[in-house]
Amino acid sequence: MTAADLRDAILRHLAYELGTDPGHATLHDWRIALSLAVRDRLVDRWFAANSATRAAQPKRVYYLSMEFLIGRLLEDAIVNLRLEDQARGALADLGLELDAVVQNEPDAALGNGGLGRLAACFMESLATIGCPAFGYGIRYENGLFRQSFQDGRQVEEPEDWLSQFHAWEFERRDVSQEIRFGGEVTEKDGRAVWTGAEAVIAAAFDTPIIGWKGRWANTLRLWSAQPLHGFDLARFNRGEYAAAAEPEATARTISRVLYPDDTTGQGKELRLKQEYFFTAASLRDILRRFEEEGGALADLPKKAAIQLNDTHPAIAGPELVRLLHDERGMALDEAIATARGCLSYTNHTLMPEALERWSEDLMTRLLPRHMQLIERIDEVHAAEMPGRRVTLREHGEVKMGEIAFTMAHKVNGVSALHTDLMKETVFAELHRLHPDRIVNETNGVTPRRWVLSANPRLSRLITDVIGEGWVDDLEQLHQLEASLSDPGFLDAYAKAKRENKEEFADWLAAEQGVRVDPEALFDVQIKRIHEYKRQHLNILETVALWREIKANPGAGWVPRVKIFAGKAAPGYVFAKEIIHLINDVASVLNADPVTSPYLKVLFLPNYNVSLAERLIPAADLSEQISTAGKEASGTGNMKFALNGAPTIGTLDGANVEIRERVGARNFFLFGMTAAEVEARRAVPDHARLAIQADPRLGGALKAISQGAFSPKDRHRYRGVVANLTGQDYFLVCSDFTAYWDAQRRAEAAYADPEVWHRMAACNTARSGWFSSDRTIRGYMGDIWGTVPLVAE
Ligand code: F55
Repeated sequence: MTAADLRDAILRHLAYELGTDPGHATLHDWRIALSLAVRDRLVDRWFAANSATRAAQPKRVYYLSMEFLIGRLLEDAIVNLRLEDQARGALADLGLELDAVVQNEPDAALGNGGLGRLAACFMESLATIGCPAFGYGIRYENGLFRQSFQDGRQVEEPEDWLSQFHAWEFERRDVSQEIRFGGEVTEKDGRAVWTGAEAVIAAAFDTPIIGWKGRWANTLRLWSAQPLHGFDLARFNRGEYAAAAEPEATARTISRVLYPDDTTGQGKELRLKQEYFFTAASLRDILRRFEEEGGALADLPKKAAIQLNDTHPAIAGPELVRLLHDERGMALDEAIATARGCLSYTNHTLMPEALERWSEDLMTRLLPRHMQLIERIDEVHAAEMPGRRVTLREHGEVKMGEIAFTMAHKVNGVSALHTDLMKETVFAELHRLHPDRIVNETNGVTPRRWVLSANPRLSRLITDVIGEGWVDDLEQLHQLEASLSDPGFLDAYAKAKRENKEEFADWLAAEQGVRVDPEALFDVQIKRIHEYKRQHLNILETVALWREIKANPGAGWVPRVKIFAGKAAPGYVFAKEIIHLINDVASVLNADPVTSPYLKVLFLPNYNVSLAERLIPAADLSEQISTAGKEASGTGNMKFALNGAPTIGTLDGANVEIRERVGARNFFLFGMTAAEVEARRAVPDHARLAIQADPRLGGALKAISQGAFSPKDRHRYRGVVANLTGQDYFLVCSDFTAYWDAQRRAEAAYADPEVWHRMAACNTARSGWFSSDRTIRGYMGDIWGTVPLVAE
């Protein structure tokens, strides 16, 4: 396809789909026309992959996830179909700029954070590798809320990504499932029969996901909840207008909105309904496909690998048993074994409050047959495992982690450290009973989005030096190693980073009206706001540094811009106070004429995938400072390392593996290890001791508590300070001094450009292992037993 072909296709779509002409088209119209033109190419590749799959009838992967944080899709499609030059050319002919058109697309924020973004990277890698797969999830009408600040406080507004025409999905009116809730269980001919009282329709919407070079494409199938019987005309005719629309509204509620909580959605009936809704619809779809291909039911595990992304779809265990046993008459033991042969489960957190539990009462009310089956599964498992102490229920609650573990043939953690801790803590007893079940699959990120599209300058340089094979074989970045001592290469590397920083600074000036100096060290912490991630450790160090600079402004400080971004769960009061504090500190520091040339603080609103794509290539230093043992893996850490931002971080999650690969000299390590964290918590008054030992920390806390950043409301941060000087569960105070020292080491390295750029380039050259292609190959070999197919 030439640029002229693409231009003609764009004009055709503009006329015949959008009904407008170039003289009247808005940027939105052009974006849709370009998307449709690109989509035509994509659909051809999608059909080819689908017909290859139909012919080969291979084992397929089914990735069940409550969240797919896919972000924008147009650029992904253009890059993977290698249409970038044509698109630029075609748009230039039409007087438009590709970047502007691409950025007109709303960000599909159907996820909270790492877990949802991982699912999106996995979908792209599955397509790149050519592994036949479906993603299954929910088509939320409203994704994660839009964040803004009012007087420094987080304000949430609904995000409506679907308010504009969405070019990437196809509604499948022929594919839908009826999903029931409640009702009762009766018996007929010795079989349990569940008649749910309330029914909704799960309607399928398919989005093609294209891999690198368009070699393969898979489907992301998202379910939308629709009423079984739409509008109640009889009621309407009686004048009951609101009541007439009610069944419709109730049904649609299920897929209305993503729960904005990234640790726990516990206890909410609607959330349990969402979980069952999409899981049940997906399993029926999987069984329908299997039965159409005509296999014997016992062979289901040879044809379907069903991956549960955390426990959110864990009801898949009991539901699959129900479909096989109740509805198809398979013996219970066999149904359990067959379901287990298909299912596997990924754990993403060890934090007790994040492990899902549902009250037995709620379960019994909504899913009475599943509650019975959970009891039966528990009995069968107990019989298999004499001496077993674990149960699936406790204190009137159902434990979804235990159900997922029991019903899975493999359970995986997401980094080496996390997997080890899983074996020692949450699943210690189950691991003893099933020592081969837990495996590790360290997370990864897709290099197509996170390097090739997000960082074109770096990508061009890499390709100039080693060719373009790295894009789908990221370990080839090791070939850069030979250039690390070549001053010419390091200059070019430094130039790419510098230009990225300038571009970011220009964007910031235009969008936020803030000027930053691209010379300064860009120190970036972007992720959900959570106590364990310790944004407050970062801001405490910022306050301490500000006080030092103020006391001695002529000491040759390295100019630094601290950049924060991230959303707090709307109900997480402490996290919202941290946001408020950072914004308050930013106001005072940025207005300080003495210190602001050296230290600025920015909190960018509404962090999302697109903002990450802009920020990461411009970052110098990557903040990965969680309390050791708390961050299961992290994936932002990998994106920064690949894009040449060394980490300042703890030995937590995948940081450990990043440091092993990039080398200890190229990583600013600080803080306690997971084992030391446990020991430190046992020290009485650990926070107070740490404060006494470091006057910088004491001074910073004092400034905050005396209202230095909230002069009109001096006690605003009383709660935050009390937490830090009191229990300090996440050991902010105890790690402060080590963090301070690591920051000074980072500064000293940054002050020597030769040292710094070599360090940054080392991070790029040695991070190729963190491709999600490698992760997916791990799942294929260790868990799914699937192999790639090739399309015509
Ligand atoms: C969302 C909803 C609920 Cl109810 C619970 C958790 C979440 C969620 O978003 N979790 C999440 O993002 N976990 C993260 O998963 C990443 C991918 O494995 C890890 O890298 C990260 O460490 C972990 O916190």
